[in-house]
Amino acid sequence: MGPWHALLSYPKGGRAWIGWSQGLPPAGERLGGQAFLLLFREGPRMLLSAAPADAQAPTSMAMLPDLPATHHARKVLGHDLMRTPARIGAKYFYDQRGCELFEAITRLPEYYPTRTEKALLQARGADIARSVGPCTSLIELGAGNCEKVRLLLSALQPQCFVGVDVAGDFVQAAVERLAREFPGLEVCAVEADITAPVALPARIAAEGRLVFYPGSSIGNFDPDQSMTLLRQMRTLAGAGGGLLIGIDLPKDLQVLEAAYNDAAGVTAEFNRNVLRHVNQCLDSDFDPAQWAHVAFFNAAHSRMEMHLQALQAVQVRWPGGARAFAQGERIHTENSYKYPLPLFLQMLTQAGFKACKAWTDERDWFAVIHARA
Ligand code: AVJ
Repeated sequence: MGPWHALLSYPKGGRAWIGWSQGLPPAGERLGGQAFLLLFREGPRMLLSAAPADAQAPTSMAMLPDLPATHHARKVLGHDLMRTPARIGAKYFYDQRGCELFEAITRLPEYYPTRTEKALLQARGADIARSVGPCTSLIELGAGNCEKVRLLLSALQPQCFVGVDVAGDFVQAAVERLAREFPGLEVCAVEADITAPVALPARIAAEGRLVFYPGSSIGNFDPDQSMTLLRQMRTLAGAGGGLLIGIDLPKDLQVLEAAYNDAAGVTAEFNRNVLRHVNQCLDSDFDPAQWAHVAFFNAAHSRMEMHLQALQAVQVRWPGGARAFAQGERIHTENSYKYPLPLFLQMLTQAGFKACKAWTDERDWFAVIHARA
């Protein structure tokens, strides 16, 4: 049974969506009203801010079985599972548990990217701020726990921080913590899948925007999708704005492979957890215990790959679909491209950015790049 949503209309024409969490109240109780969970998904969080401030009670309420965005996501998920090989979009890693597991990954001894990038931001913060110039709003894509931006706030002194993430509740909690720690900083959370153009609240000024996309998350996209994304980021930054982006660089195979095959098995758990999230979104019946974590470097594409491999013959069902997996068959769950710095600078130029400045650590493992929009 999929999620249900209510469209609320307010006296002065405002509209808001309310959703019931998937799977919690059984179907018969959904209309009872007592199991109301405020779960604003994708577009709805934006629509809510369009409700008039003085709206207290909705004047009408329409029940909808599903949001168009959710419907579309389910179609894509089902379609991707029917491919050979099957695949799952990397954004599905990040449900609440997935966000927590990813946080644990960033603290693993083998997982060098986060610590290397943080050290770079810390050491080069003043240089970065000089290169960026005046910054009115700092817009972080895939902000997650908003840990990295803390390292930039005092150097950049923005008026406003906007955290954008697919995990809406997770990033909302993070920006609230940030607001408590940095009095005077305006904060805002936007739940959005950044592969579509991101709509910001109207109060975010068009001038002085710095788009921040750290963590080498751009590596999750194929090169052509990355180009589309970079162009969208340039549009989001606007004239006079800029992009500050972190990329993981190619390096020794052992170092790369260890980072995605940690001894404690956290990455394996993170990989398997994607199936729990898919079960939530698609009402499928994956059993994560039937799948093994596989991660390796694909040199031909200069990317780390993660897969889930069936430990036995597996039968998976969901409304409107089913798939049989043979023992040993894989689902491709992630690519993490490692671009040589000159190649990535070329991509930025091709996307229309100018005057790039790059900082790397002493081992040349990671780069932080500032590009003018
Ligand atoms: C958040 C996409 C940068 O690719 O290294 C960590 C995600 N996957 N371990 C990465 C991830 C496995 C991470 N990114």
